Amino acid sequence: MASTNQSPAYQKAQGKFLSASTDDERLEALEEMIKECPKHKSSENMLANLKTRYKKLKEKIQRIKKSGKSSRTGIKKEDLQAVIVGVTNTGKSSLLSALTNANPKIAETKFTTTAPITGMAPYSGTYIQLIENPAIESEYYDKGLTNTTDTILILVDDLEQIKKVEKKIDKASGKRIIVFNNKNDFDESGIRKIEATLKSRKYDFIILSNKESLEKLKNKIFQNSGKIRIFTKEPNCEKSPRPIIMKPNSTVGDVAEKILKGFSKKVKTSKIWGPSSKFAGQQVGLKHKLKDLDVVEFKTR
Ligand SMILES: Nc1nc2c(ncn2[C@@H]2O[C@H](COP(=O)(O)OP(=O)(O)O)[C@@H](O)[C@H]2O)c(=O)[nH]1
Ligand SMILES: [Mg+2]
Repeated sequence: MASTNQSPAYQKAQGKFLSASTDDERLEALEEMIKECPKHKSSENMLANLKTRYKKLKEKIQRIKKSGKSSRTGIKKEDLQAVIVGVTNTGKSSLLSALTNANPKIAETKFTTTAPITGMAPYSGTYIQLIENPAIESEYYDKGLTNTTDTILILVDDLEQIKKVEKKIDKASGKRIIVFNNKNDFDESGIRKIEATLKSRKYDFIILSNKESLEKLKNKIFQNSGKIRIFTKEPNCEKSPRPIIMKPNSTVGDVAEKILKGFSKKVKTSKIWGPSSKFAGQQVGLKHKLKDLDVVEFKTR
């Protein structure tokens, strides 16, 4: 490979390949290397070699995605997460952009439509990580992502689609919310029928019609997660504006550890305000179980 003098563009692509941390990034870099590789006789072998590597890597990525064992996209799971799943054209991208800052740069790259897109939806002083999974019938659908999330938003614009999606997510254990996007503009009586059907089938559902329903959806995602919001405060100060998201039944000690590993050992006294306290500023031990919207104050001396 070293014998051919390479262009700066090729070297840049190669650098990207070497520093890539995921297979998807490596694949993208390889494609650029192929594009930038000189097309003359002396580099024929090199080009063929690159194409073989590209093909093998692509096969590997698809194999892993199909197996559904893990998400290979390297998305770091945030405390509150929901994955949007549905057949093509139901409005997954539209929902993502209505609720989040979803990064348009992602949309410009070549693999956009073939990889999950992440956005952060502001919710009660914190964020819900919302992820659009590529259409469930496409080869780019990431099973692992759906299998490992807490909340699955089954986005449909037709009730028939629910069964189709359910069949493909049988290994997923997250809570399911049917999100009906009224894309086909059913009138009020049509919507009432859909509502009645979803109710009779005992689905947890929401019908998207206006801004208010988007807020309701975020509330539902939070409620379904079962998690609790805990505010912290310094002595003689206001509580933190941004809550820490904790698992249900978390203790005061768990919160200290979430702030900083080992911190609970440094805590001398802790006080609480809110739903789990008997009175404002009650002093409690590290084993005290917290409730949603509690405020905790730690003193280390
Ligand atoms: N009329 C209408 N069109 C919508 C709505 N949501 C999405 N669309 C359109 O449906 C098409 C597919 O939407 P998109 O969000 O890309 O769907 P995705 O394939 O599930 O990501 C686009 O042309 C959107 O403009 C809606 O609520 N009403
Ligand atoms: Mg889309």
